[in-house]
Amino acid sequence: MSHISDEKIPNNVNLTEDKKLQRALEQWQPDFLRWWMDMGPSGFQAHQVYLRTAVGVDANDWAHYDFVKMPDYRWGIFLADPVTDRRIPCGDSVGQPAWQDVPGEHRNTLRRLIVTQGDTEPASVEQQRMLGHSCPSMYDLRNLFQVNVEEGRHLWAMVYLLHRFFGRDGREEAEELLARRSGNEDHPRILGAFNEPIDDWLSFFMFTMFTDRDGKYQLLALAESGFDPLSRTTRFMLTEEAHHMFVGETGVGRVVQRTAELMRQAKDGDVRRAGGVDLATLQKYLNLWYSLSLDLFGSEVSTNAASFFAAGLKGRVKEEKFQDHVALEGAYPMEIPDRTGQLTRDEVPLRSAMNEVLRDAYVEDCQRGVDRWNKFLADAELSERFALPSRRFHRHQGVFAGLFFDPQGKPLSAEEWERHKDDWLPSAADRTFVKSLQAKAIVDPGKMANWIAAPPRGINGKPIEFEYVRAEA
Ligand code: BYC
Ligand code: FE
Ligand code: FE
Repeated sequence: MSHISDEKIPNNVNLTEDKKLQRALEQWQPDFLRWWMDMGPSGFQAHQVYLRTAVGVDANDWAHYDFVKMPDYRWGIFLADPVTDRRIPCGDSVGQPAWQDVPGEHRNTLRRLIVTQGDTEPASVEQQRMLGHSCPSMYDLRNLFQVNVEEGRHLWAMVYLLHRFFGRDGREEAEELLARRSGNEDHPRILGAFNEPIDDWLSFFMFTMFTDRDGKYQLLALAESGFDPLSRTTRFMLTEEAHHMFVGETGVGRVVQRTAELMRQAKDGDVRRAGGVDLATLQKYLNLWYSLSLDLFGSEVSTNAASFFAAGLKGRVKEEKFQDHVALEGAYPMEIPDRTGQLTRDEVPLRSAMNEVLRDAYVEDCQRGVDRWNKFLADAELSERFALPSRRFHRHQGVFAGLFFDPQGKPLSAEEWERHKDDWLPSAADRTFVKSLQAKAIVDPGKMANWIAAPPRGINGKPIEFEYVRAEA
């Protein structure tokens, strides 16, 4: 196992050898904890929770499972092991030694990328803070808290970079990361999806399926950064991220399974009356969180994306799989809308299309998850299927923002959109219904709410009926 310290801030970055940095982070730590107590999971801060804690970066031995009160969670700073003689993987400086320090000319851009990434982590904790009061099982409650503490650790990962490499500006940004608030009109989080409410468990599962998966792709792109500390940090964050997407994909999958079961049982086929979530409502929640997450990739045509790539600050997923790492030649064919939504084919210079290249990989990954949900429907001999809506549907960033399209991608007038939007996105009534299923938290070990199937197995070899969250001190 790589070196883990018993210090106040567990780390594998030799914090004791940089007293100034250590002091700065130890000063930020109580502010983080205050934020966690104010904005972290409501109602369970004194409970013992069966959590995994990152204790190192060895592939087989990086996590430790035990009961811990969330405020005592040991949020640490862990960078993946360095790659010997690592080179800048893409852009104008491809092949040069990777930067171990921030190049002056990229300082502001890098800071902005790190702050944008960092901001999403506490935002998601804020969005999810009330969910413990309506959990469908103790197993799910534990998974929620696991995701929450790890998003907290991801914030630490970005704050480490800010403190270590960006001096006073970095420390100020670190304070701001604790000051913005998800959904607050005056001081919101930076990106759209992170200001949306997540106040029911279906939203939580869709968010961890689709929005955490955006996280995966953004982190994969940053793992290709020529700024080596950012690459190493994000590579280790990806290890934790896999579980968040597992929670989302299997969470929705279990709802689908239960719905299929209720459809077969209910004589009149009325799933809602049988206390389940009907397939149409599931599709609407999918449409919402998928489209909000597509926005997180930025515009289809982006000079920002081109300059991130040119500078070697952000690459493509597994850059080594591409032949040409400079991307000055070649074009990406795209359908670009005019002001009425009519599409014309255009050739976008490859560098300017990097957001779209990343989005392509993401869409494919989402489709694989949806296919697995559809397999549950097929297994239950149901003919309905889920589908990802068109990338043009319900967009607020990029070339389709401000225009209206149906889930198949057909242009609509504003009036048509208004008339149909409740058919495609959760309506106020749908949300009220979903919440009504979750009015009461289910906390008897092993028991599941009526609207969701039990998972096939528990956490870390423990049984499903294990008491994952305990009230005693
Ligand atoms: N909301 O060229 P454009 C995660 C702004 S999730 C609001 O289209 P660009 C997680 C943009 O800033 C991963 N504003 O896009 C998941 C720009 O502003 P300026 C998060 C937006 O610059 C679950 C303008 O619009 N990580 O980790 O390529 C739980 C036009 O810019 C949005 C990252 O995002 C939006 N959705 O930006 C916990 C990685 N989209 O310059 C965690 C870091 C764009 O005109 N960020 N804008 O003032 C980036 O790589 C990029 O900044 C973006 C795309 C992906 C945001
Ligand atoms: Fe994260
Ligand atoms: Fe995550």
